[in-house]
Amino acid sequence: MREAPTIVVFTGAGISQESGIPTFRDEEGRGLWERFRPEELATPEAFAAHPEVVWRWYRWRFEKVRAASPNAGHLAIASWQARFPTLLVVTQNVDRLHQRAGSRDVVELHGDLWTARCDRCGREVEMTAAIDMPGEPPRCGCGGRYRPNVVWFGETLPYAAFERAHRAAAGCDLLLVVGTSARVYPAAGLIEVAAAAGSAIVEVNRDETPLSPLATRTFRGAAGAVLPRLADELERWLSRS
Ligand code: BV8
Ligand code: ZN
Repeated sequence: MREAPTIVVFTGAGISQESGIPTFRDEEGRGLWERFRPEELATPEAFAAHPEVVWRWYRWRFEKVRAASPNAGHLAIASWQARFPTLLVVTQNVDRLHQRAGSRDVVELHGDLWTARCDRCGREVEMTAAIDMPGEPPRCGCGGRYRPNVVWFGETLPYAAFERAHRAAAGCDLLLVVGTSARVYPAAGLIEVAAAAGSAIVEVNRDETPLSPLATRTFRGAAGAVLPRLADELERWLSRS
């Protein structure tokens, strides 16, 4: 990172795990997907077929997100943005913990769970308001249903966000990949884009992932422990130079 002026940090649910938010594929089998299969709930079809079940699942997740605080991993990344002004955070997470840790200009590839939108007229409301409205899901004045502002399977990613993340991955010196199983595309493809462009890839993950072989360096462990240590190490290096 000392030599790498342009750094992209790409994160997944693993970085929020130590904040108490369940990941999608928890090894203890407590992951969201173990109990709720993705095709059951995180799709437009599921919302059309069982809107109340999908709404309740997201409301349950939102309560966890709302109660969570950023952990040492989020804070370490936020501290780097002060040191490396061009550092860009690209996340698959919808919890906004990066922003709450102080990271600015975060690229959210899969939307966010803090706002809901009407599936008919697109009107947006804060999730904090939507969960207190009558109805599961609550109705918009136009008669449409409110849904979480996240990207579901089968839905395209917000174009501007993905385009920006793709350009950054293709042009960075270092891609730091934290807490993602690297299974969901096109987001996971950003790792391959960076590798193909000759970027250094550093992986921070408790486990091996299908894209671990692309990593120049792997730190096998919890993000909340590894990232602050990396930050200290880097500080020592930079202050010595
Ligand atoms: C699309 C928001 C175009 C919603 C999410 C067949 C083959 C290839 C692709 C496909 C296919 N069939 C369908 C597709 C496309 C599909 C896809 O990739 N499916 C996968 C399952 C194969 N993709 C899509 O549909 C995307 N859209 O392609 O549009 C299109 C348009 C129309 C028609 C066709 C195509 C949209 C995908 C977005 C879905 N939305 N999230 C919500 O939150 O509910 S995905 C969700 O899961 C996340 O956002 C993330 O992207 C993904 C994976 O989760 P992770 O973040 O990686 O978390 P996970 O639990 O999996 O892993 C955690 C990792 O951290 C683990 O490695 C763990 O070991 C580690 N860890 C745990 N604790 C810690 C830790 N590491 C460090 N420290 C810790 N403490
Ligand atoms: Zn509406």
